[in-house]
Amino acid sequence: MSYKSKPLPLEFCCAATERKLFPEDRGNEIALCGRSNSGKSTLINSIANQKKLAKTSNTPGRTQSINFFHFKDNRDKKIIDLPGFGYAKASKKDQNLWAKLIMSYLEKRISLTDLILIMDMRHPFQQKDLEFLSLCDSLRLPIHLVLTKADKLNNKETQISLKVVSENMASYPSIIDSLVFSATKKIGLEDLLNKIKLLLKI
Ligand SMILES: Nc1nc2c(ncn2[C@@H]2O[C@H](COP(=O)(O)OP(=O)(O)O)[C@@H](O)[C@H]2O)c(=O)[nH]1
Ligand SMILES: [Mg+2]
Repeated sequence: MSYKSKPLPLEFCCAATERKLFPEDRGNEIALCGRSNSGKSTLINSIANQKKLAKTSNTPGRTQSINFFHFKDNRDKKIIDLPGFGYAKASKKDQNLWAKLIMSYLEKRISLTDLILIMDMRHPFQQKDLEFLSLCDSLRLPIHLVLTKADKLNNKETQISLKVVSENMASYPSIIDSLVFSATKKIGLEDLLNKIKLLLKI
């Protein structure tokens, strides 16, 4: 009989559109980042085994706030859903506001120890990902790559994507590991749960 990790008992804590709305900076937290529509909210729902904890959408760019989720039994452990970057239709003004809010969170948040960077496995390391990675350069936060929507690729496409990923990873030493994931088929879910528990010291 194989041991299965339990889903994470997450609940919504708050949505912040400005610094003063962030919850108290204590405990451990990790933040999910990635382009709009990469699958961040879906991934949060998967790890919590809930359908509507984080809103998912077919319309990219919906999540504009920084959304905090904490563990029901330990509110000092948190997972953060950052607004997706690179939504082409967002105005320049909104994109600048996004960048300011996120950078102030990433630079100043003491409880934040690691970033989980989500990429649609069909389109890894797009221009917007590279721009975000260069913004992260000065942060010195370890980045864990999650390649999602793996269910949408056949074997050949998977090999091509993994090659692009490993070539790019060589240029970004802050990306310390990578994991293939699918919310639909639960590929990589077990490994992801274990990784998150390790990072949050649970
Ligand atoms: N097939 C498949 N679709 C996914 C997966 N993860 C997310 N999606 C879909 O991708 C779209 C965007 O997902 P969402 O979680 O809202 O992305 P976010 O903008 O990064 O939060 C939605 O239509 C999801 O149903 C996955 O693992 N497999
Ligand atoms: Mg989202």
